[in-house]
Formats: sequence, C-alpha cells, structure tokens
Amino acid sequence: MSTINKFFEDEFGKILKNKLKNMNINILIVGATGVGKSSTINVLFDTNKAAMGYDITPETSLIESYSLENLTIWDTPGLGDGEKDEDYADAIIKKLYEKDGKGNYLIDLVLVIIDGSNRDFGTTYNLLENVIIPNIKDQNRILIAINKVDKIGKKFWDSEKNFPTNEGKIYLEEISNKIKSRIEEKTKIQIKKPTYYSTGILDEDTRKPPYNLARLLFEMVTTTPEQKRLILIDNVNQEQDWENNDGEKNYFEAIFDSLLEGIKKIVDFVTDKENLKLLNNIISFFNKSNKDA
Ligand SMILES: Nc1nc2c(ncn2[C@@H]2O[C@H](COP(=O)(O)OP(=O)(O)O)[C@@H](O)[C@H]2O)c(=O)[nH]1
Ligand SMILES: [Mg+2]
Repeated sequence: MSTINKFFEDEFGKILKNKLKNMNINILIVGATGVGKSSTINVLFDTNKAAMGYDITPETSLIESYSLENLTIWDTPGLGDGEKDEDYADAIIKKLYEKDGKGNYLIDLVLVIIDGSNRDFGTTYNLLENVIIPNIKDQNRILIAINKVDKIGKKFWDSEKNFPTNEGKIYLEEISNKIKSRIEEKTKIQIKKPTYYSTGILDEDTRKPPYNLARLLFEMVTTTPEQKRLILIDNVNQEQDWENNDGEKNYFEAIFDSLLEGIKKIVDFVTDKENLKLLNNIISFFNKSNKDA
C-alpha cells in the first residue's frame, strides 16, 4: 500500500484531478422489478449526497437518476410486470443510444441485476437478448450480477456465517456459467461471467453485512472504461462494510491495479494541475478497506 500512497501524494496525483473534472461516468442499472436495483445503488454509493431526479427527455422520463459529483446512476423501471414493459424497454433503448456533449455514447456501464433466489431467469434473458445486446455499441460494457444469494436455500447458504456453503459455492458457479453460456448461445456474444453478491438489505427491517460487495465493485470497475475508473471509486460508499468476500482474491488490490491502468491512460493527456481531494478520498477508502480486510 505505501508505495501506492506515495504515488498519489506525488505531483502526479494532483494533475489527475483536473483531468477528471471534465469527465462524467454514467451507469445504467437494469433488471426485473424487485431484484434489488435500488438496494444495490444504496449500498455501493453514498446516496445521501445524491441529487435524485428523472430524465428530462419525455421518452426516457421513466428512468430515475442519482447524481453525485461526476457520477450519474440511472435506475430503470423493472421489466416483467406486463403492460408497461414495452415503454420501459423503449426508454432503456433510447438511453443506450444517447450521446454525451462530446459525441460519445453516454452510458459507460450497464449493470444487469438478477434475483438469484428466483430460478426463472426468463425476464433477464429477454432483457439482455432483445433490449440490451442488440442496442449497445460495446458489449464489453455489460456486467451481470446475481443478487440475493442469501436466499438460495438452507443447503446452499450458511446464514450464521453469511457465506455460501461448499455446495452453495458450486451452485452459484453453476448458475453463473449457465447464464453466460445461454447468452452466448442465443446472441453469439461473449459476455463477462456473471458475479454474485448480496446487498445485505434483506427486507425493510433486516440488514446484514453484504456478501461479495467488494467483488461486485471490482467487476464494475474493470467493466468501466479505464480513464473513468477513478471517478467510480471516488463516489463509493465509504461507510459500507466491504469485508465479507468470496476470498478468490484480494479485491482491493485488484481494484487498485486496475485503477493504475486507467491513470496511465489519463496522464498521457494531462496538461495542468489541480487539488488532491479526489485522490485523498481514494487513498483513505483503500486504507480503511485494507485495515478492515
Ligand atoms: N434477501 C435479500 N433481499 C434483498 C437483497 N437486496 C434487496 N433485497 C430486497 O428485495 C426487495 C426489492 O429491492 P429493491 O432494491 O427495491 O428492488 P428494485 O425493484 O430492483 O429496485 C426489497 O425488499 C429488498 O429489501 C438481498 O441481498 N437479499
Ligand atoms: Mg427500485
């Protein structure tokens, strides 16, 4: 960690902020009603600070937005309810084609959330195969995440440890592979293997620590264009408990490595200097997480 801290304290770090100021990151969250889209936004980001609103364009006004400094999260209404599905799908498609002021596609990351406790993935397949994949320019910007893994059943989930059992781990790997191969079969598109997690917001009154949230963040960061990754991390909820992960790797180190890739890209274009607030936030976030881990 210490070498990275030094790196950020350097003149170099100060230069970055200025470059980032003119950049925005936009995340589109999609999934059926009740899969946990809103809960996921709340656990990942500091939404107390967020300005909430609706899209101003009539066609996409069904999409709610949360704006933090230069991060905007678009929370779409869930498909699968029937009547309004077509309007919702149209709104999502319009959003996917929207361009920013610089003429680039607005949406940097599409996070598709699935309810892992529901074995019927039909709504998600429909959403991916008929709405998202045919209308997104860059399929590498899609991340599928399976939520509510605490609800996959007694045999698979140890609620005391808040962790999957050995059988649960196998089951979760299986459904994640199954979703990936089904999408590939239908669309001929290679997607990233879905990740799985729990927000820990079990219902209105029950909260547990989340499971695999740092992994979800890692997967989101690495699905985001390199030069925008720092912005994502800067807005992350620092009060969150990020500890309980699957142990496949140290996700904080992995996030850091992937940030450095982005920093290298930004630096090539930097011409002037700015303050360190952003980088300090990042450093304190990682220091805290590292201590906890
Ligand atoms: N068991 C469990 N329930 C969850 C989890 N995440 C969210 N929920 C619950 O699922 C319901 C729907 O969540 P919400 O975020 O409103 O879903 P949305 O319609 O996709 O925005 C709420 O009652 C949440 O408390 C989770 O990880 N585990
Ligand atoms: Mg919601």
